[in-house]
Amino acid sequence: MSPIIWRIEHFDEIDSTNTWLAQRALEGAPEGLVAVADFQSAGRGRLDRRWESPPGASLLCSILLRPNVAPDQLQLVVACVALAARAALVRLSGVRPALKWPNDLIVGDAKIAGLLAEIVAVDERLAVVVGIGVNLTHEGPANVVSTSVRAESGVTITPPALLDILLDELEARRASLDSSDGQATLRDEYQRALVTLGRLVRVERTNDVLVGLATSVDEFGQLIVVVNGEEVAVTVGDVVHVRVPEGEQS
Ligand code: BT5
Repeated sequence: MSPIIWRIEHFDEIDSTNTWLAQRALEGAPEGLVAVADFQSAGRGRLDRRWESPPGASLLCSILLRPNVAPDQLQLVVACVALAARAALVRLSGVRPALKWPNDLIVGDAKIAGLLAEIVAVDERLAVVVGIGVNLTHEGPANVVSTSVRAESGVTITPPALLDILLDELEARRASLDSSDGQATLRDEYQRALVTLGRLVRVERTNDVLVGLATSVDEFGQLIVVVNGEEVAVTVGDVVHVRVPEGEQS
């Protein structure tokens, strides 16, 4: 794969970088277009939730990728960007967040970053907009268990500095999405970074609630949860870590 040419569009203020970039993707923008904003007036989480951050306190960006994956492998694309963000944070601050399936970076129990991946088009290749918000100097809403890079490390990273290294780390992983060998390597890195594995989890799905032991991630990036001895592949749903089994480190 030839190197990705990143093209960064910066906004002082926007409703949502994901919304803007999805529109550009529909118009045929190439892979590598990135939207970054100092402030979002309508930052989005999943399921119509909000992502909140005061101006300049977070990295708020969205990245357009056109990987050679099937729509049901979207979670692998999320993993690719989440791992890049994690590696970038390690390089710049020493903070090593764990990944929580499906879309959080956490330190202890506190959320430090969240991702929102949206499939915009399914043509020859998927057009996927992956948005990420990383709390740099603001610790997130008061009613949420959340933290920031500065609170965890004392290091103040600026949004452009993190974006630069995040894109560098993403470039190192991006080609993995296009081949089954690469996807397997990515899945290994994902499983090592996922604090969810080995945990008893409660999965709130649209129509039911599952409680079981999260054991692995399958080739689609789905979470495998053992419920009453049966393996269940979880595709959607919010995962709550219930407790750490005896003898396990958190
Ligand atoms: C997410 O959703 O975690 C996805 C967040 C994606 C945000 C980025 S910013 C750039 C791009 N453009 C967008 O419009 N969005 C993306 P979810 O798992 O649904 O979590 C949302 C929940 O996280 C909220 O309901 C709050 O409880 C919590 N939350 C909101 N703001 C937060 C913050 N700054 N830090 C930590 N938690 C927060």
